[in-house]
Amino acid sequence: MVVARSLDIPVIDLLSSSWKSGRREQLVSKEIVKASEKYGIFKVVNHGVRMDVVERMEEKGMEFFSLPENEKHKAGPPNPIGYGVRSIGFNGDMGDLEYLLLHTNPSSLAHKAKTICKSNPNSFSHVVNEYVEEVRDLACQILDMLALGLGLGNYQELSRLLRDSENDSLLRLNYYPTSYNVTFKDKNPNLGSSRVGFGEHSDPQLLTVLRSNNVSGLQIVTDSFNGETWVSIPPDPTAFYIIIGDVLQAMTNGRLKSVRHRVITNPQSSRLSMMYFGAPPLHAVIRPLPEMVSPECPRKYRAFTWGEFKKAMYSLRLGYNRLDLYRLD
Ligand code: GA4
Repeated sequence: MVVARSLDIPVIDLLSSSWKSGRREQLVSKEIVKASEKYGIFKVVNHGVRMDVVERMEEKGMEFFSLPENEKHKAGPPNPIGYGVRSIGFNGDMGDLEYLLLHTNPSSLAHKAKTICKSNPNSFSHVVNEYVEEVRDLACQILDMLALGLGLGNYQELSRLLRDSENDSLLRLNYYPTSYNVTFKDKNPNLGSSRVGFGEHSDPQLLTVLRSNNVSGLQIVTDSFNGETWVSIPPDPTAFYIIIGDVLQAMTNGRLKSVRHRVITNPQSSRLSMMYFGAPPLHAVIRPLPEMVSPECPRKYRAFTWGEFKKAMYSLRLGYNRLDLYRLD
């Protein structure tokens, strides 16, 4: 596959939509739908998320990753929640990173915080809770606009899944160290002195709200250039990227695309990214919404619960196209 061309990923300006002037909101909703259909990823600016909250979250993350190895390991191994190094999931996937994977449920977080930040677990949980509330609101706003743009009868049909007190959403902090120590054996000729930090995959949930420091690394697969190509997504610490996940692809009967992406390491600078993965409750039934099914566009996926999907995804490799298990055709 050809590596890294550049592409104009759509930029959605949410300031205009907060005027709530019906027509403007309609237009932005349509743009969001178009971006999610064509690329499965878009950038959001004027998002309304407080930057002091973002900065505090990043600081706490960096504080943690700067601890001595033995201290960090007290928050691991990831089962799947917790601190992990290189190993991803349970089936042998490896990446060039360290990470903290957290459940966004405040009581699960408070419990885990005791092993992450012994000196002040309350302050750690407070910062994470604050960040999660902000990015969840942004995720819900995007979902409401998607519902509007798609013409769903109930515009909260999607966001209610993340607002449910039993939602299964996660927060992940990924730290990719620089890749100076690349040996010849490890080198991928297409990647120069970079390495695969997190291998190709789609995100399983409804959507992901991603923010990174100013270090590049995120790439998506696109077929915009006649054949599949890896395209780099430039970092922007002031903005968020929204990535469409498998559950939204299933609920929209394949109309919105859960984009395949990966992260490569940067030879000069370390990358820190923070992802909120918006997921439904375990018992929620996921199926193509009636508005998305028609004689021209027959139903593509059978119904499944999020719990069922999650079990399947943990039994499979990272890059597996897990939605295929639920396809009807
Ligand atoms: C990919 C997206 C999220 O980072 C994640 C990952 C999860 C994990 O690291 O525990 C998975 C991966 C992700 C999909 C397939 C399974 C599960 C690792 C893996 C091999 C937290 C998620 O929800 O799914």
